[in-house]
Amino acid sequence: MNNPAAASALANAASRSIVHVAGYSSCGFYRRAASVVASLTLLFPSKFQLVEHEFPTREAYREWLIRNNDGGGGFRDGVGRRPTAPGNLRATSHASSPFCWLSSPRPPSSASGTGGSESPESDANIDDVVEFIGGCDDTLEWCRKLLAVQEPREREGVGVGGANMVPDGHDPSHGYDYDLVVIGGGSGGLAASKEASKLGAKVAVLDYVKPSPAGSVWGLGGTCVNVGCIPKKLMHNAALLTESHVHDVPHYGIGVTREMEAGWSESYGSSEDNPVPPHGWETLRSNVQNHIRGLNFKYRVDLREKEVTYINALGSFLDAHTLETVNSKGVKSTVSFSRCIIAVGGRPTPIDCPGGELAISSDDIFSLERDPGKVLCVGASYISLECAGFLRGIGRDVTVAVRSILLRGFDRECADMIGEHMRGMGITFIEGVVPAKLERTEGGRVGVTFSDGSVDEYDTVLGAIGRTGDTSKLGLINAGIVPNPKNGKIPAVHEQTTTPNVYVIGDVMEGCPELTPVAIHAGKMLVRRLFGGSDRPMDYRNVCTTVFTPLEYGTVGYSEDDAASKFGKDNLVVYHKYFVPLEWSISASRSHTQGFCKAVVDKLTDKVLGLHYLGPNAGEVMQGFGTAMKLGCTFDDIVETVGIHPTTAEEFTTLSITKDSGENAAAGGC
Ligand code: FAD
Ligand code: NA7
Repeated sequence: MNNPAAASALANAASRSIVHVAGYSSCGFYRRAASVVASLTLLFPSKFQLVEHEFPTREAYREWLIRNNDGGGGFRDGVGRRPTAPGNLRATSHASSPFCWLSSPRPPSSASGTGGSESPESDANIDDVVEFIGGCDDTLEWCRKLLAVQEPREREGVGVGGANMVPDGHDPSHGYDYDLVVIGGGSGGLAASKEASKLGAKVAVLDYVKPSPAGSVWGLGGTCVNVGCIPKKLMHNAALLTESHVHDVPHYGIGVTREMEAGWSESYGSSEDNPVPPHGWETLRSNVQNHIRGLNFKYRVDLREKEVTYINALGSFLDAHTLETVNSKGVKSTVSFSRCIIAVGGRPTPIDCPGGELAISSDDIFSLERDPGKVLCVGASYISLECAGFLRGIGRDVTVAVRSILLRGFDRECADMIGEHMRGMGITFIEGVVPAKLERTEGGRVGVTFSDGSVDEYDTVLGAIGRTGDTSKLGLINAGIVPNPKNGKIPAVHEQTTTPNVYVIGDVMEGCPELTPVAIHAGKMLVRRLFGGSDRPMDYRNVCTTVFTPLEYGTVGYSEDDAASKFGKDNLVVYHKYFVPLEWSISASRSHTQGFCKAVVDKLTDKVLGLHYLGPNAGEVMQGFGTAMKLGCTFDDIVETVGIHPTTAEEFTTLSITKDSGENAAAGGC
């Protein structure tokens, strides 16, 4: 879809459940049901939409509902035949006014507001019906349930209230194959399926890996374990070990003989004296891949032990309760379910320029069977910079093509310090360019022409320009679900899609932070609501995370800029501090590098809005602060916490210098 306004309207429409109320003009019950649903749409305009079907007379209404023009069954019989919800059969005996049902979303032109249909029949499409609600009393009861006050489980002002979900028609005595089918055996899908089985549900999980355009495939476990967090962190560790070897090891006396000590000079241990050691890509690659294969096996065993049926096949919707599955041999089958969770994740967005197919992606780099050599990383966010960082760390020649800024969405000051550090390591940044053309050179390399006309050759071009929801072949429309056409992601409220019995978690959910623990947590919370009687929603706020660039960056909450736009710069106090981690402090050649921490605080309430840390072990440092932020900590809580000495995490507990003061923010001794 090329029209952004239409795309956005469609995405908005897609995120709302459409409630249809049909009846005749003089019927008081019809009026009452319509007005209650109208109030619901006023209260929750982003969740519900009302479409009224008002017939002029009782006769005209019954003609439509009970008999159609050619004498066959009316609309109610069509609804009764819809397998989308077990309760639909009730519709066939419903003869009074109103007749109410839920439908899947349609383009804005055909379902744009309350009423407004050209004829009462025009918006009543049998193929869109998801669930029969009933008559006036049933509809009022349905609304009442939605509005029922949920007991708050979280501390006031800290957590979120109960999750109001649309009834999805699940009936334990349904006749489907499974209570729950999960599509996607990645971080979110595996967690959700195992949790559901633990809660007594009959569960199957489908997982199938479509080869990347460069031909890479992998086993069970999804992105994180195969082509994401796990291989990335191991390769990042290879870079850290190399860095330590170059910068720190000689200063700790490791490998220094008596003879060398006799000739010791101030400059000994600089990178000239101790260059990056040779690095064997194949050793690293094969050890990482072996580790991953071990994990793939463990996941399969785990599913068996937890009594989750594993189906190694690609799934696509035939309707809202049935999937078609196709295995690697092309054998087709079907599986039916009362509820479904979509957890298909995303795939790297391909580089869209002539020759773009010559680039590989994060789906390929960790299993690349040749040395990556001289690498161009396209994109300047999380994945591109992490890959650029570890490749440079293990001694490869690396260039990053930056379209605009580094690490969009993260704290600007920290992003700039990361860039500076990476430049200091010898990574070349080409600013303000995108590749305009890629072509194979005679020598077998990839020739790149950039948008500014400059050219260069690389052994490997790695595209990391974002990820697209893996929904193009999922047949979502057959289940009444419309993904966002821009990124393939599925809109949802409390992980419930517009088709009430179909849920979505993880990277493929619109607006979900693309992080493994988020997918896992959301999956478990959802399943506890579906099968465990919980009403606790997933809290997507204040998720802490770490960017594993060579200078690691841990963060939770608002960036300084985002906090300023939201709360006003004058309402913030920003505390900051530069420090040299103790472990780096005796390494002369690390003198160009320092750690940094910053707290963005609400001036009025003293509440911490954001914490940012640059330095070693950023993930380990930030995890506990994530809990503090979840509990709504104040700056006073942090500085009143007794630190652990000597650590870098304790630097937060000793913050005292505000940015506004202009004082030197470099740390002193202990
Ligand atoms: P996925 O893990 O992507 O799983 C989806 C699964 O569904 C896949 O196995 C897929 O093959 C399968 N599938 C798709 N369609 C179908 C279908 N139709 N039928 C059957 N199966 C299907 N996150 C962090 O928290 N920390 C990190 O350090 C980190 N580093 C990352 C580094 C890289 C290079 C990348 C790419 C990602 C990284 N992430 C990181 C993000 C993390 O990997 C994802 O957020 C997480 O894997 C999402 O989990 P998911 O369950 O939503 O989807
Ligand atoms: P992001 O965070 O979506 O970043 C994409 C990067 O690629 C960003 O720097 C973009 O620049 C750049 N980009 C986007 N489109 C293009 C084109 N067409 N050409 C060149 N550069 C482009 O994606 P990531 O892959 O880094 O990470 C995705 C998530 O996976 C991440 O959140 C992790 O949690 C795991 P821009 O700033 O838009 O100019």
